[in-house]
This record gives sequence, C-alpha cells and structure tokens, in this order.
Amino acid sequence: MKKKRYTVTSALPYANGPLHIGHISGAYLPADIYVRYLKGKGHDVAFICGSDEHGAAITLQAKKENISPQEIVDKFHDLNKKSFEKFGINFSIYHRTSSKLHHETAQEIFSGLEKENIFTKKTTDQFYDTQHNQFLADRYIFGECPKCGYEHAYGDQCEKCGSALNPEELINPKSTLSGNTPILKETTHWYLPMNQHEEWLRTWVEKGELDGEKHHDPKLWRSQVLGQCKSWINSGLKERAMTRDLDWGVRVPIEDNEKKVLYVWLDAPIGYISATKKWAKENNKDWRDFWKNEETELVHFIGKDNIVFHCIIFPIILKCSKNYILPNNVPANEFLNLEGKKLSTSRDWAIWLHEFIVDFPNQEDSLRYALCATAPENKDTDFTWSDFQARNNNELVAIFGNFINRVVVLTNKYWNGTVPKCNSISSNDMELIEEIKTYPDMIGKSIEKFRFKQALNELMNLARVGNKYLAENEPWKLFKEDHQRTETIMNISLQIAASLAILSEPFMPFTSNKLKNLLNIDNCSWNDAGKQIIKNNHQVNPPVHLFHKIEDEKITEQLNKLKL
Ligand code: B3M
Ligand code: ZN
Repeated sequence: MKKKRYTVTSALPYANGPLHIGHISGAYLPADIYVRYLKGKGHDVAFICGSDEHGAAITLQAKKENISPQEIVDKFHDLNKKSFEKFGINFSIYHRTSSKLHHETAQEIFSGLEKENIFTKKTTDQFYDTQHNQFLADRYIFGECPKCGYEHAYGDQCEKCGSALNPEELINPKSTLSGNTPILKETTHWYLPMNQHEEWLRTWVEKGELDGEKHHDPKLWRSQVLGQCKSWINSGLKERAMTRDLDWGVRVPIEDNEKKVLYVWLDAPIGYISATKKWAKENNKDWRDFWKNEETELVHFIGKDNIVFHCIIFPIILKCSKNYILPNNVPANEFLNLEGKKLSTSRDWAIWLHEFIVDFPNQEDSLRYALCATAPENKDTDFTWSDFQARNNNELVAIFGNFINRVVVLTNKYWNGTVPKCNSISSNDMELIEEIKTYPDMIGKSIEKFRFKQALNELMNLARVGNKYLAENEPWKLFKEDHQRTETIMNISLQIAASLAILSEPFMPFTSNKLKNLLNIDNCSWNDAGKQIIKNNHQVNPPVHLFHKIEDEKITEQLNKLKL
C-alpha cells in the first residue's frame, strides 16, 4: 500500500470559553478518528489545531469581564489544550494565533497578496458606535438577516442560515457594545473581491477541477457542504473587507495603517499554516511538504457554520498566495443538540468536556463512543444523558466488554492465561475466519468516506460476531467433553479479541490500549487486524473489566446539573 501524506486540520476553537460536547462531536472527534486510522495504516499525517485568539467574540468578552483579551485567551488556551489531551484528541500540535510566529505568517501572506493587488483598497462609510468610539464589524454589530429573517445575525455571518453577510446588508443594525443604532463614518479597508473568483471556485466545487486538472472527487464531499457552497456561489459572491479597525489581532503590515488588524477569518485559517511551521521545525520536517506539495491531501474538519470560510474564502487566499494546496475534502458536521435544545455557552446549556472528565473518570471512551454513534454527520442530532447511559451499558458493557471478558476469563481459568492452539477447524470456523478478514477493510473504507457512525457500527458488529460464536459453541460447557474443539474455539475467539483491540483504536484509544495490555499485544497495526495475530502459547494477562455500568444516580446528577 502506497504511503501517503495528509494535512488534517480541526477548526481552531475560540479561546474565550471551555469546550463542550458540540465542539467535540463537530470538528474534533471525527478528525481524531480519521487521523488515528491513517496513522494506523502507516501514512504520514500532520494533525493541526490550536486556539483562535482574535476576533470580536474575545474582545467583547474581555470588555465584559474588564480584563485584557490576552488574559482571556491565556486562560482558555491552557484549559482547552489540556481537555483535548485528556480526551485523547491527539493533535500533532495545538498552537495559538496570538503567537509571534502566527502574526508573522499571517502578515507575510497578507503582504504577498497586497503586492499582487489581490485586494481592492477602498474608503467607504462603515458603521460606528459613537458611545464607544469604535467602528462596528462582524460580531460588534447585529441585526435582521436579509436572507432568513433571523433577528440576531452578525455583521459577517448569519449563524442560523450560514449566509456570509456584510454589515450594510443587515436590517435594523444595532451595536453589540451599546445597543444603539450606529452612525456611518468613513474608513479605509482592503477588500477581497470574491466575485472575481466565482468561475474557478464553481468549477472546483462542482467538478473537483483546478486549473484544468482533476483535483478531487466532489462525490466524496458531503451533500450539505456542496449545497452551501453552490448556493453562495450561485447567489453571487460579494467583496469582503479583510481588515478591521480594531486594536486586538494581527496588525496590518502597511505603513500608517498599524491601527488596523486583519479580519479574524483571514488570520485564523492561516493559523493552520503557522502551527504546521512550528510543528515541522520541532520535528525536523519541512512545512512546505504539508502545504505546498500536490501529493499531500488536505482535509478540514469543521462545523457547518464554518463552511463558507473553509470552502470559499480560505481557498481564494491559498490559491492567490501561489503554490499552496487546496482542501481535498471538508467533511463538515451539522449541529449536535442537547436534550432537545441547541447547545449554548451563554445559557450554560452544555456538557463541558473538562467537567465530564472529572465526573466520569477513565470513561472518556464511553463519551467518544456515544458522540460518534450520534454524530450529526448529515443532519442535526440530539445528545441525551439517557442515550449515553444506554449505549454505555447495553453496547459497550453488554456487547464489547462482555465478549472480551468471557474470552479472557476462560483463557485464564482453563489454560492459566496461555493461548490454546488452533486444532482442526470446521467449515463454520472457516467461514467465520474469512468473515473476520473483511472487517479491517470494511471499517477502513467507511472511515475514508468520513462515515464514522457506520464505521463504529461495523466495529461493534465484529464484537457481536464474537459473542454469537461463543453462544453457539459454549466452550465453557464443551471444555469437559471435547478439549481439542474447545481449544480451537478459544483460539479463534482470541483472534477476534485481538482484531477488536486494533480496530477500536481510532474510536476508543483508551480501551484499545487496555485491551492490548490485557492480551499482551502491543506493536500491531491496522494491517495486522483480521488475521491470526495471537500465536499459540502466547500468554494473556488476568482479566480486568474494560467498561463499567453507569448507574441511574450518575445520570440524575447530570440532569440536575442541567436544571432539567
Ligand atoms: N474560531 C470557531 C467557530 O467559528 C472558529 C474556527 C476558526 S478555524 C480557522 O466556532
Ligand atoms: Zn440567515
């Protein structure tokens, strides 16, 4: 199998609050599953993320808490970095856009574009809050969305319908700072004339072609992503200011304009590049291999509200910056709701990752499993605590855990932990062995198509196959009557257990590790699964439970926390 190179990015979370299950389910868990699988197949992967530390949301929060933006981002950058690590989201690097390296990288790209006259410099009237003496853009201004009527659309985007907006399109605009109706005041900005890029963008999105060559297969893109891109392009792309009159962000690197900063959605995606530069330097690699080499596959994992920035704006920036690669896929997820309602940081209607890790020690994989099984891959889905408990107890404990426990207990009880040999195999055994061989490729193909729910279900089917084999053959009874036959059944069951140890790693890395320790197998990779992994006379360790039942009290506790 040819070794390939991938750059995989997850949306940079704003460093103005903790992570909740919606973030994890949307852009981080699917990416981690994808990367763990690719690495298990032996590919070269840079898994890039970090804190998005600029933008109005952070400065508004800083004003509200009467502290500096840097203090806000320092606090949440550390908290989020630690939460990702504890939850097994295994980035190659978790960088941050307030770093000097990022500012230099973003300024360099901006200067390059400015020199190539990619921007149009324009002086226009912009909304201005006279009470706060501040120009209003993006989240500093809100109003009714001209497309869907949502009354709290922001100056750059409507979060309800996803439309990309300019402030002057808002109906009845108001300042987020004072609530007043803003006045208009003259200012100069550098605009990205996105309308000039409509033609090649349409060909790239619809045909997967770039500069007359095949770039990717649009059939592998999610339909809702293609749908959003086509509707923006068809409704006519508008120019958008790429600079802002703000004092927090990446300074515009043009003399006499130091008081202006780059638009946060210009600077943030460049954060993927600056993070790669740092990681490459620390790991003796060339960052250009991951951003300027046509052989490399670039995949962005995001939520649906970020599609326009990753499929329209950033690709224009990359294409105009010369020799950068464009994304081969952007498998955006829809939204996850909680107990039937939209997750909300401001209304504290969320399950915070750092709190879950404390409330459910060593049960990260139970949440990984439930979030993957209910992922909003093609439509919004709902997380409920009762579903979480049911999946843990009825699937992880009762199916996966039960199979492993029975196999390991029997091997210890009757063979003192030594793997019994595989004697003569029946035609049914042969059928089963052939079936087990199909799982690594089946699960792998689903992951490669970004169908993580389907892949997880296929993994669980392998555990179901194991349970069925034990139930049909009852080795605990057969042991006395036909010792040789029992040895064969146990050997085949242990091979299934070993394949589960390998194939579960992308989804449940903590369980995979525990199971590898239990079976006393370590350096095996995806390509070993489905085969005879465990040799005769191999020694497995004494049984330990992989999962524990979650009792009703724990769930009630969580529901009370939500004030349900
Ligand atoms: N900071 C996250 C959001 O919109 C935004 C992503 C940036 S990815 C370059 O929720
Ligand atoms: Zn809207």
